[in-house]
Amino acid sequence: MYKKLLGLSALGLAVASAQVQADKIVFAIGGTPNSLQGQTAQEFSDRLQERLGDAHQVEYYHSGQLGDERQLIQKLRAGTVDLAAISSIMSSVSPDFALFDMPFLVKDRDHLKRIDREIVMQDLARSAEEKGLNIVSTWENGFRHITNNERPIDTPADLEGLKIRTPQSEWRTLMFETWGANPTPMAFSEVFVGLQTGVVDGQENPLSNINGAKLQEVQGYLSLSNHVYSPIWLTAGKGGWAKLPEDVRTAIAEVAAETQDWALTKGAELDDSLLEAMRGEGMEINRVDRDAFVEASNPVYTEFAEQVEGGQELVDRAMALAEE
Ligand code: EAX
Repeated sequence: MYKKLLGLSALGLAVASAQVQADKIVFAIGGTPNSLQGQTAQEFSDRLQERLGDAHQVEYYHSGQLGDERQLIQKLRAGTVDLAAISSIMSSVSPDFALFDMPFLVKDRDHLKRIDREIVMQDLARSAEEKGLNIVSTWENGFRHITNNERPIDTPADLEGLKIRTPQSEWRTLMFETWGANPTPMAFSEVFVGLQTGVVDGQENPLSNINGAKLQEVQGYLSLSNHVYSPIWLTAGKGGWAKLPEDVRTAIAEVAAETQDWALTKGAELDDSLLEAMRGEGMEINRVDRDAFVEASNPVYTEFAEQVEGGQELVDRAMALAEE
């Protein structure tokens, strides 16, 4: 919560300056410190702290210490958290964010950057604002892959009957249902135990989230699918954002934009290095039959076009940005 801990007027300048206390900026994420999300958040916190100096204190919490992403959204709106990194669950705030739940839509990080500039920061940011949230910047969770304990996933038919944990996003659930799996939404912080105890057979996440939560310790198979690119959005509550001093808002926005470059570069590096690491840790790794998955994904696109106002247009615009 951003507030002056000591009011200047009440106590008088002499006392205040003797016990200057920093204004707090509370920043929280659901991911682990070791994931790309966690490393990015740490990088951002450090840079922001340096930029703001002693007058402000950036208080950073990871691993859902202040709540899972659903709770963080509530806290942003309530003004008890200033900034949070919100991922797949954003489509439950506003359905047009489910653009990122259209399978195989984002080709690579350059494509992503164009989608971010032309669509996220224009259209999606506007709809988030209508729902009381400010998108400050788009960072990276990464390209997602499927892990499980039963078998390598080659085609959607291999998902038949598998309980796959998904984020609490109805669109990701729909995607896995469409492919024949039994999707089970739960918070990320519960996934390790869910896999370990067999409540679920598998899950889907970028390599850095898999590694960050050590899911490879409880999963035998890694099937590289790149089924979606999941961004994370550095998000503020609309009310809270408006209350921040102008210079603080500018600092946050500028540092967040620098951090985006850092995150995308780091994400690409991790895609390579973590794959080797997972192989070294004994995971059986395969590449899915991309064409089979693409073909099985049409109903998800149809549903998006039917359910989301302007959905088809968003998909068309995003696809048109694939090559430039
Ligand atoms: O912190 O819930 C998920 O799987 C998301 O990737 C989340 O951002 C992990």
